[in-house]
Amino acid sequence: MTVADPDILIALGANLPGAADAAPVATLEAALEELERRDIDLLARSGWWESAPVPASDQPWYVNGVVAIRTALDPVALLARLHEIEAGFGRRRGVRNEARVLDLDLIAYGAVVRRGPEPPILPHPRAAERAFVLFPLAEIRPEWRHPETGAGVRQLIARLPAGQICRPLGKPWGNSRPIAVKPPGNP
Ligand code: PH2
Ligand code: MG
Ligand code: MG
Repeated sequence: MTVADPDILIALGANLPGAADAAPVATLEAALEELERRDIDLLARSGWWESAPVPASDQPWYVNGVVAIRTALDPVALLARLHEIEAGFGRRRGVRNEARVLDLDLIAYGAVVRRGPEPPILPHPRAAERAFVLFPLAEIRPEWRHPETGAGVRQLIARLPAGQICRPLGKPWGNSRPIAVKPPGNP
């Protein structure tokens, strides 16, 4: 990548307690330290956000965030590294969208577009529809554009489907930040 290329972005999520009953935020903070120990340099990190499960279910709410990183690992090696780190935190891969101790998703690798069939698909195929990715991303990289469509992160937020709830962790409803995205029932 050249200096002008946009950063590599990783989305983090957790909605189950980790080892020794660690709260999701503690797992996520520990995961950031582990990334740095495993050849992944943090350039910027968002705050933590709490978000209702997508699709809606009776799972616990998630804690989510996004980091911009730099690494010498190529996309395939980086994804493998993220999966190793998830496993180290007790993540067992099962059914899609099931509750998890730790989820580390590769959202974008600079401007790389990769369609598969083998992973990673880049940019992440569902990132543009997820408030819990776009809100933290807009905090750290408001100028980010989707490498395939050119849509800006704020544009993507404006286009989000109804019904997703995502708000800064630990802050009460009603503060000045965007906290709810088109709650169900609103036009
Ligand atoms: N991750 C999923 C599925 N649904 N919902 C929220 N709110 N946050 C997540 O991180 C999340 C999800 C699959 O990885
Ligand atoms: Mg995920
Ligand atoms: Mg994942």
